[in-house]
Amino acid sequence: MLNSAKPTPGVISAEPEPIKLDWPATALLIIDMQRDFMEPGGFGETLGNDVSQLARAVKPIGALLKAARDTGMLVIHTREGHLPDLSDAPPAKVERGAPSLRIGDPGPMGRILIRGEAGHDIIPELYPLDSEVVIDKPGKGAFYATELTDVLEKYGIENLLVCGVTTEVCVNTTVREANDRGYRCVVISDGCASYFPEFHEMGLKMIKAQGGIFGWVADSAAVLEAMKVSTT
Ligand code: TIU
Repeated sequence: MLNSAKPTPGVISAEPEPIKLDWPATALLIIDMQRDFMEPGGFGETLGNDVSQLARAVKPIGALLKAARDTGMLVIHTREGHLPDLSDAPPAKVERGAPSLRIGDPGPMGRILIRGEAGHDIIPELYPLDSEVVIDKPGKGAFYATELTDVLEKYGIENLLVCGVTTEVCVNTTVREANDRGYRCVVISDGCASYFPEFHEMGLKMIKAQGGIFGWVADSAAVLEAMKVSTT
């Protein structure tokens, strides 16, 4: 109905405009919900950040993860990190800035941002099931130097519900990569977080500006509402 605040069944109330997704062609993409970013003693904190800023995204992502599992939606988790010999870590990334510990240095959760270490693992609240896809990525974007394109093609995915951390870094980079590859991205506003609240706000604005130049933005409640109607 025109001018109605009530969402149309099955349509996500999103900005800059509502969007209806073909659910079997849609995946939930959870970016880098790792201890290294979320907990004290990890990579995020070594960079000087207040990691408590990211906790707010956990519950909304948990609700979406449950809905995806209940409805059989493809779930993809990503983890940023490097091989123990750092052969996939560019010196420009390792050497930059003045962190308290650099990538590869020993920290309280093992070596910082190294695959297989405790800090590199996904937080227990959102831990992947064996049946779910886990993509290990060396960069900010989930497409760069990973098998993500092959996975999406294999499952016939055209749309991505994107959440995770941090909004303006790995989430934005991945959404931009996905947009250039033709995927529709709906970014979950309360399912993303940044160490800098103002970057979170601007990161979401950049996605939905100019008629949705990179994608759509919706909150988890709007997506859950649309999923409930469309998948039952
Ligand atoms: N530092 C920061 O905000 N983010 C990252 O380094 N990686 C991700 O966003 N995952």
